[in-house]
Parts: sequence; structure tokens; C-alpha cells
Amino acid sequence: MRLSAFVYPAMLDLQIPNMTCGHCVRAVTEAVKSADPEATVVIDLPTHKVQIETQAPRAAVLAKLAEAGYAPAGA
Ligand SMILES: [Cu+2]
Repeated sequence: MRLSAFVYPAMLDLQIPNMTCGHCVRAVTEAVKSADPEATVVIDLPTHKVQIETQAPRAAVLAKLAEAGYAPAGA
């Protein structure tokens, strides 16, 4: 973990309705990591919730998710 993570950790709470299986979980995780390789991704599949801790701008993470076909609800 980078030192800066302690200075400015950003938490994103997202819901991704079409994330439905292990493959989706991996694709979503990879999409987030492509925006920030050091991001922490916690996924709860039954509720389709994704909690992300990252230094990357929210818009960058959302763009990568949309690109991968997993646009978060309400974002
Ligand atoms: Cu899937």
C-alpha cells in the first residue's frame, strides 16, 4: 500500500446489477484494477455491491467499469 493511501483514501460504494457470477466478479475487479492497480475491491455478489478503495478519480473507475460492460446503477 502506498503511503498516500493513508492521506487520501477514496471509498466508492457501487451497485452493478448485471454482475451475476464469478466471471463477472473477476471482470469487475480487473476493470477497477485497470484504473488503479492498487485499488482494494470488495464484492458482495448476492447484493451486486462493490466497495472500492482507490486513489483513482471516481470518474476513471466508472469509465473502466462501463467499458467492461458493468456500468454501475445510478452512476
Ligand atoms: Cu458473470
